[in-house]
Amino acid sequence: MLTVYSDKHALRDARTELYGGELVPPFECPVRAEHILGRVREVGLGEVIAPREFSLEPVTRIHDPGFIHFLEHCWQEWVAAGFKGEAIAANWPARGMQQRAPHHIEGKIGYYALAAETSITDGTWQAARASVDVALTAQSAVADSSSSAFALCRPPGHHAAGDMFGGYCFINNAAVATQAFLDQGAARVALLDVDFHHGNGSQAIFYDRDDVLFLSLHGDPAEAFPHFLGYADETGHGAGQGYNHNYPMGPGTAFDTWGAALDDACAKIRGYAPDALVVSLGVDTFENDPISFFKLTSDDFRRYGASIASLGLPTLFIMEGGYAVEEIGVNAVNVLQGFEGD
Ligand code: SP5
Ligand code: ZN
Repeated sequence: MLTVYSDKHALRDARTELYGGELVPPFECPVRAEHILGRVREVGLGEVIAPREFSLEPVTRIHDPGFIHFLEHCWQEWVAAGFKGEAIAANWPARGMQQRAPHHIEGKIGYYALAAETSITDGTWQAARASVDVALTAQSAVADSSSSAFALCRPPGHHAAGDMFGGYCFINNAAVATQAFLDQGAARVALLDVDFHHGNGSQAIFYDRDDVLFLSLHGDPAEAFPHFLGYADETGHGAGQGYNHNYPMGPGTAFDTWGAALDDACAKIRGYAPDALVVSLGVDTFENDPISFFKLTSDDFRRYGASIASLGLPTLFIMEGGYAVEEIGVNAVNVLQGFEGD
């Protein structure tokens, strides 16, 4: 399988994450991508190529132009405002308040943030842009060959909505790639999100549409981030009614339950008969993940890769989360090897 990778991911190297009231070194760190790339090479998964540079046009098919402008200029505005630390939101347009982007960066970052754990720093925009170029390059390889590819994206994307960043995500790589399939002539695309966390950004982006079937297996939002979306009764809206499927699962969920949910999701994908499948591939479902509560083993990743392959679809894997950094390479590549049947 082809892998697309950019070393520009390393430009996303924040020093702080707000976690339990402390500023800690971020769970989402550069070594994650290096370990995955190392494992891709170690097992000889296939060719590794650098991304092409795309314009922002495919990105603005999904994201609000004001939001993109904010991401691009946030760090300079933060420094110009005299702040000394990394850019962190501390105020939100909460219930009963104006949903209007203010001028000052201290308000603007809150308007465009869905969580405070994710700081913006010098280099974040450049890395996020390279990450979406990785996704689009792999998407075009899948579209050209009707086979499969692995977009080794970092930073991840599935929490990013049309006009919100957070959950370590800035540009929604999977949503941009999904839209690219449609813009190139696909009639229907399925977006399957197997990251431990609900893909709130992807769900929100496609919630009122029937040309994207969104399915997410994740920690119950009553117990886990992103806390405010991802319940089973969120089934789509308007034309999108019936095209959104959530599988929230509780603490301690192991492969018997998780794999059954995946089988159900795969049956729905078969019924939808899409032209392509995009997989938001997070391996934070792993039993030793430091911030998650599922109990998948490294062997389970290989098993479910084979289930995804049985759909027989052109498949684009987009890297999302996974924070057990020592095992992240084995776990992510196990999915891809399981998919390839070796
Ligand atoms: C892409 C992705 O996986 N983003 C995840 C963002 C999660 N950020 C919030 C983390 C808070 C975790 N709290 C866990 C408590 C464990 N005892
Ligand atoms: Zn996650």
